[in-house]
Amino acid sequence: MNPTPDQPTVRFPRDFLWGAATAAYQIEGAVDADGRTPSIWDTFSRIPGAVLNGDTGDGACEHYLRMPEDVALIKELGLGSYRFSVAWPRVRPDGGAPNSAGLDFYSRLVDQLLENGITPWLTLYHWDLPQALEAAGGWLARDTAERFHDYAMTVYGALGDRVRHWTTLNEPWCSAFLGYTGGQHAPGRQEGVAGLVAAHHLMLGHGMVVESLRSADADLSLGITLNLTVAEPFDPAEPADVDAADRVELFWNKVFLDPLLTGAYDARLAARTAGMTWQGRPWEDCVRDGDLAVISVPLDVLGVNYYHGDGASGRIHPPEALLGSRVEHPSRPTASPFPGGEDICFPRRGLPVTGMDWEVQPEGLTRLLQRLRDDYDVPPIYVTENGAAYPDLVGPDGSVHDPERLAFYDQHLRAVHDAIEDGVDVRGYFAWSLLDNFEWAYGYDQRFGIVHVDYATQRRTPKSSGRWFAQVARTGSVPGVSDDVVAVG
Ligand code: PNW
Repeated sequence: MNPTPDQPTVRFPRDFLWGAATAAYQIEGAVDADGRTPSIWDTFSRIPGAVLNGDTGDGACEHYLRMPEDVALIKELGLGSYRFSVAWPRVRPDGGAPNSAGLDFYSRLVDQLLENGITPWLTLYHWDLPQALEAAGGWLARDTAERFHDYAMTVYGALGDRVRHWTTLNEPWCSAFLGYTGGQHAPGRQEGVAGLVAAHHLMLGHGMVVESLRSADADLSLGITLNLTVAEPFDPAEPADVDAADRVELFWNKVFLDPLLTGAYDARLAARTAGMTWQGRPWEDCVRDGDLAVISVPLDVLGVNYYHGDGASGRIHPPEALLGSRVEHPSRPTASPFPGGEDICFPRRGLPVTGMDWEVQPEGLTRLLQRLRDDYDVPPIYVTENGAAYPDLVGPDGSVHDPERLAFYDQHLRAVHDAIEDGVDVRGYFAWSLLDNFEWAYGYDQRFGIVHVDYATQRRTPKSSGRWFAQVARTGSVPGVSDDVVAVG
């Protein structure tokens, strides 16, 4: 894939925020350091077949040890902001008492960022629930929302004087539905409609944290990051495909957007899950009076993560016609992440795919941003993740070339620009990811970084996409193709 020919240079608004993102378990390593206890990902990654090649986050990018070097890298790339997550099991090991040694790491990180003129963009939960809390029921237990609130306030107590941008949850869809319905992610449970119970408790925790942070400091910028999709029927003339796309939209987007931005669940959610139970009861039994008022507390930011298009079908297709790995697990039996959705599949539509077998559909991002504006009263949007896994070409001189990733960024940034031109209030963009890292169920097999990591030596090398992205961040514009050659060459 080459950058689309004959594209003009496009300029972003002057105060547009440019950054790169990571997550604690994916980069930190040092899983036993300074009092950290296991998270559900430490446990899950040890289940045979759960993670490709048996990889774990034990070493990862050794960011816990190399943090100053990594901040220097962000500075060298000229990025205005760095989106990272705090590890709950470092800060409150086993979900118990606060641990100052764990908090110190993030305090030093924040200081280092600020000293280098980089705005910290902090995520409280990027999937690393303390294992002890999973043993007590995990996100299926309402109490976990309370524990999350207490943990969040501990982090606020240590960093609230210096961090302005707070994100409660990263992609609760993955935590809830890959974690408790499909089993592709930790804790690996496959309990049908339980995913909706987990989703509700995650969102309850989100709302509780927003309420408390808001009353602690009215000037904070508070948000949540969702991974949203633009599901289309694979064949719009096939009723089964139209129905599958409708369920994907419902169980992926609306299940979070509606309670968050309208204060109510779509009644179709209960209708679509009629007769399904978890522990003998319908999932809606977990919703108590007042919960939706908490969940829909006003936000300053909606974070949107976008990776791929989705053409859904509800019909049988030969396995080779299906996209391999979008929500499939590489090597362990798993279930559909959509409650009752065992018939939902994603056939190939002839679009290019990345190393994850995810369809490249940049205009889907434009449409998604437009739909958020049209369908909801949305706060300002930041694209908090976008990026792609492709193999890197390492040259004899050690330089790393990734023309496909560069083209992916070029196309998706143009798609964001189209949405802004159309009047959507998008204020920033974070590349996923700063570094190659532990890609969850795919271990170290898939590389998403704009900076290459040689795991044998931990050497970091900015890729050609990283150098290109740095130029975009510095100039606030995506260069026309002829300029690209000059900038990257
Ligand atoms: C997101 N799916 O994860 C996460 O926020 C990142 O931590 C991750 O590295 C990145 O996207 C790339 O995968 C997802 O199966 C993982 O649909 C899996 C899915 C979606 C998002």
